[in-house]
Amino acid sequence: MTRVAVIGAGPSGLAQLRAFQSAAQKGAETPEIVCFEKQSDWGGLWNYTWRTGLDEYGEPVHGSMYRYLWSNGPKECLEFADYSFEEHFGKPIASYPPRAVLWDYIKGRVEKANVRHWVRFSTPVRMVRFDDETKKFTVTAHNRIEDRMYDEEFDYVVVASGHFSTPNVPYFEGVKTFNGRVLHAHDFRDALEFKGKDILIVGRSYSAEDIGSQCWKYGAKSVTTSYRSKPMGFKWPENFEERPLLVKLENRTAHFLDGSTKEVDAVILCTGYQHHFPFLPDDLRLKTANRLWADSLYKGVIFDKNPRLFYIGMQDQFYTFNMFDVQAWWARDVMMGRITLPSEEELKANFDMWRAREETLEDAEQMIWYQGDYVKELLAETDYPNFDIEGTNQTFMEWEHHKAHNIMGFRDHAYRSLMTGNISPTHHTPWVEALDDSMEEYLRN
Ligand code: FAD
Ligand code: NA7
Repeated sequence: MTRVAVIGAGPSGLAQLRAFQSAAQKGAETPEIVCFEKQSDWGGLWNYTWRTGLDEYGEPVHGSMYRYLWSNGPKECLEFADYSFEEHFGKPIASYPPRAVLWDYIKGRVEKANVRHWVRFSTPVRMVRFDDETKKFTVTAHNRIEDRMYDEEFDYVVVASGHFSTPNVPYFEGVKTFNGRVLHAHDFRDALEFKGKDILIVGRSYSAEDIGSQCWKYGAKSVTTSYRSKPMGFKWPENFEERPLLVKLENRTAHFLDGSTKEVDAVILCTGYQHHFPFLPDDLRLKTANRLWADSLYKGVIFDKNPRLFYIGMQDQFYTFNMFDVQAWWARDVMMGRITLPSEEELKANFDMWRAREETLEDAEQMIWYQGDYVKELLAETDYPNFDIEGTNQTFMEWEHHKAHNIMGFRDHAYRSLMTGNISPTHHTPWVEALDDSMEEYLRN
């Protein structure tokens, strides 16, 4: 029997499990699936951990999410086409759910699909090797509960281990002399730690924006963000400002490129993440920056040096859950022989076309249409339930406008579900006042 290994049970890996289960449900003969998950539960980053550094087994902690995290985009843009929010919660809910609500939703679909027995929890993959003669992969996994390592053979491997977990930590002059806490966003857990403090954030992307906003919301005395390329440019509140790049730290003083200085209590490096696959040898390892068209992946999914190796969710993301789904459905259909891969030349031409267009993208709007078009291309080739990509793009546009209008208030808006057509209710409490991020509080009518 054909065997497929899926590495990771986050949204991408779970999309792969659901893809195979849905084919089986419709009567198809599907391969045997084994999903290896390093954590003790599924949901990937959405499965919050209080731990930082190493976990109970000495493994690097995967989690980069923090307390009080609310979705940073409308949930209408990530909704599964085969499992709506309304189906899960039994009623329409507001548009920017906190982490616990999204985790519950992710879990609901795979619980319904009854695929938990495919997952081996607390089992990091240590190594994957490919044999050119047998055309089989050998996966070395480590069962941490029994502390036992073993090898198994597979016909296909799907890497769904995420890429927002291994921090990119640049060096800044004088950081050794800084008298406060220096941490990367990966280790940020609770904004209350910074209540009453002057904090410095390095970076200008999602983590900088959201961790900065959160620290402000939970009572930081001031928030200073520092950008390398250009400012975020939102209309920030009074005690929130953007400065050019940090050049050095001296005791508690931060020096910026424009010659200005600021006394700060803590430095949070929101400087992004590395695509890091310590379990893959040179011939199987994806090397790419965080970009919309990742290097080495034909159709954004198949590894160019080995067509039996798939990567899900490796691109930079506007689209998330439903894009991972479309990728997983597409990968499934290649593995099941439902999609015949075009020739290498055609795949390369397709890659070059997407790469060339990626290089022309100038702003978020263009990037959203680009990723939407990519999702559309894969969607047309599978039986994933069709959904309204133009409508999803339009919802992203509204989101962008709401952020530009009021960065601390954009989460108070509500949008129409592209899956059910129903308008979501407005949340009962404005985001800046909503300090309790529990599911019970969010779902309260
Ligand atoms: P992950 O969620 O990272 O899951 C990967 C899984 O692989 C993990 O469970 C991990 O334990 C496992 N794994 C890793 N290595 C191994 C190994 N060697 N062996 C076995 N298992 C392994 N997206 C949104 O849509 N909305 C948001 O609001 C949003 N907020 C975010 C906030 C933060 C702070 C971050 C970091 C990301 C956010 N994202 C958000 C994007 C996020 O990347 C996706 O939502 C999603 O979690 C990606 O799913 P994934 O399965 O690809 O990766
Ligand atoms: P991103 O989106 O990859 O952004 C990384 C940021 O880090 C970006 O603003 C970079 O600046 C900045 N960066 C990287 N290296 C440096 C150095 N050396 N100096 C200064 N600034 C630097 O990562 P995020 O963590 O923000 O977001 C990841 C995911 O988490 C995302 O999907 C969200 O949904 C949540 P640049 O823009 O290139 O000037």
